[in-house]
Amino acid sequence: TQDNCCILDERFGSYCPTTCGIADFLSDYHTSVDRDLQTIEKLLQQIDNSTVVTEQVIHHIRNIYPEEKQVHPNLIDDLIKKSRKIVEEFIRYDATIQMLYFISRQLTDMYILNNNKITQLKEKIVQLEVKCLEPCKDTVQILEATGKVMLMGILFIADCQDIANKGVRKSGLYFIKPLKAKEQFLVYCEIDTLGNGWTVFQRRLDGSEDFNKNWVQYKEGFGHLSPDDQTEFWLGNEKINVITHQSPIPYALRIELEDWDGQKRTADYAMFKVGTENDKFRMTYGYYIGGDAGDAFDGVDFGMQPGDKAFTSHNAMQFSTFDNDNDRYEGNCAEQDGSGWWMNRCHAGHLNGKYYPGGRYSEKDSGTDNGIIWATWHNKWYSLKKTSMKIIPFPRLLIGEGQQQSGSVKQVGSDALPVDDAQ
Ligand SMILES: [Ca+2]
Repeated sequence: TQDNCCILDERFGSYCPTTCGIADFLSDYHTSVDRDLQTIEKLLQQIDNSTVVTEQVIHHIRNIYPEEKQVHPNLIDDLIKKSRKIVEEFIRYDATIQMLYFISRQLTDMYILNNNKITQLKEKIVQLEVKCLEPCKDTVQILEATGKVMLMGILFIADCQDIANKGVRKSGLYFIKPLKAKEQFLVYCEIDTLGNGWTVFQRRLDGSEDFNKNWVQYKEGFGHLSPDDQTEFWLGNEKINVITHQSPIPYALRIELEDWDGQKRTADYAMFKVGTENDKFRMTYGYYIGGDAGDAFDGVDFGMQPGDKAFTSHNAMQFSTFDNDNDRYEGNCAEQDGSGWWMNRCHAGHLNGKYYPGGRYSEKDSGTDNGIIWATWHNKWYSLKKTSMKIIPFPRLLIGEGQQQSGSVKQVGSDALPVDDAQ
């Protein structure tokens, strides 16, 4: 019965399938299935053809667009990061632009200011050009000594004493023409009412002139001469040489010193001479006449080493500058102490030294005793405020002092005088 039979498919018949039934079914089925299969095979063939074409197209597309150009899955994240960066950059640029704007405004202001200044300077230039067209006038008064001496047809004025001897009683700038001088030159003459005419060759008073100069500068002289003697200068070794070497008349040197408390002291030397350049402007003197500043040129025993005094004496020393070392030291005193001077090894008197306002200085600050020193008065760590070095014919000094009756310094024994050389 139908209930006891498993009818798998209606097409097997309404009864339990027999072998014949199944064979019939398969025979019917086979025909239609074959047709279907053929149809399917055709379709598959078509699909296969299409697949080849498609693969070729894909291959072609892949060639055109290599894989790295393909979209990454995390591309969006990257883009977000990038856009954030761009925004940050933008903010930064904005700030920079604002800053640049601020700077440009400042520069504009400056430009306007400078433009005004340039306009003012141009006006000044026009004024100065007008002034320059005016003929030049000497504002410094150079005094004339009357009654010039002619020696064998040549103008001859030995020194400031020569000028004073002509009756001049006014200090100031004068031309002199010592015998061996190639041409006349200007000097500051300090002339007192008694007719003493000092020729000043060194002046320190405010540190306005740098005395750390080379050989040629010390030879030619440097600094400025002024009618009221209110400027610092070194007259020049060559000029000091021709003044002190022109006649058998010896000169006296007076050193005048002032400290930072306003105290003044002097030291005088007899028969002062400065040699020629061939002898490196050697300084010699006969003897120390006297003075309340003491004889620093004779050297000072500093207690540093035996022979201090001899090593720091100055008589008969040649002149040294940083570029022309003629001292008696294995080093270079002039270079070490920043001056030109008659260095030994090195000094006890050092009036061309470095200017120290206030006077006090130390080895720690300077490294060396390079101040303006006169060690028989203040010690070598005290730099003097004012100095001057001036010369006068020695016999005149005696006359002058005698007339002044000044007991301030000199105590010259009459037996010490070189009377044979007197005028
Ligand atoms: Ca040396």
